[in-house]
Amino acid sequence: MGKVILKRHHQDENWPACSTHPALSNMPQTERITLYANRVPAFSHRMFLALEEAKAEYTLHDFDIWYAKPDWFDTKINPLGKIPALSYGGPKTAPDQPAPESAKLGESLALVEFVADIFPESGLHPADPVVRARARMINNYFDTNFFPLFWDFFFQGKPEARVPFLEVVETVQGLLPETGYAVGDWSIADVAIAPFLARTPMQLENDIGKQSTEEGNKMLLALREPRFARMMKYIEDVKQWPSWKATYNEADVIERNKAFKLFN
Ligand SMILES: N[C@@H](CCC(=O)N[C@@H](CS)C(=O)NCC(=O)O)C(=O)O
Repeated sequence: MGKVILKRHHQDENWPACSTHPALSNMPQTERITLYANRVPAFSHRMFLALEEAKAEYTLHDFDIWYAKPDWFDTKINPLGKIPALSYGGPKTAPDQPAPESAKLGESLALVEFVADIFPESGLHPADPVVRARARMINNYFDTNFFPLFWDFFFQGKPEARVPFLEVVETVQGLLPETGYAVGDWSIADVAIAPFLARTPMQLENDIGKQSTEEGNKMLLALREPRFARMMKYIEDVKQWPSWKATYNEADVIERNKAFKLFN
């Protein structure tokens, strides 16, 4: 991460070919989509997954929000100052000169729902309202409870976060069905939670984050206990899902995370 790069998302040779394949898809492309995101963090990964699942055509503006945030980003794209963000509609422009008439949207859970809404054929929204509500319940719980502990443990290196972090992983595990994805079939819930859950053992195995090696090892050993067998199986299953394979290059994420200043 470091410099601002502007490219079509499928032109990144470090990553599996993503699907900008309207010709291969029956799904209509709606308005022009520009995604502001980065390949490494989990919040951005939600958008790569959702757009891949929708077989959407989009332009990616990939940059490091912490150390190379363009000065126009907050004013022109996302007043909340965070990625992922998305502009939708309007004529074709360079990503740093978004059309005034395009909608500017942020907050990954809202964006995932937006993609599910504009690409209903993606199947990201469960058809059954009860299942859909359950997916949203999982997502709300996850961002409110899981993410703060993920942050405290990996980004703040707080040793006292380990036990509550494990407890929240266990609670999320308890929300999963016995087999399959978060609500059975792949949905907005997997798009939201899998990027964080899969990064958890990956970061521990590779000593990525501000946690001490000792705390990291304790956390990893705990996750390998039978208590977390269902969660680990979920993560294994996620890695087999096509849109995951198309949007995640673990070797590259490890390498870029190791160089990531926030973790060093
Ligand atoms: N709640 C936001 C969180 C997004 C977020 O924290 N993004 C990080 C990158 S992973 C960011 O932009 N951080 C920059 C900052 O906080 O200044 C979402 O769901 O989109």
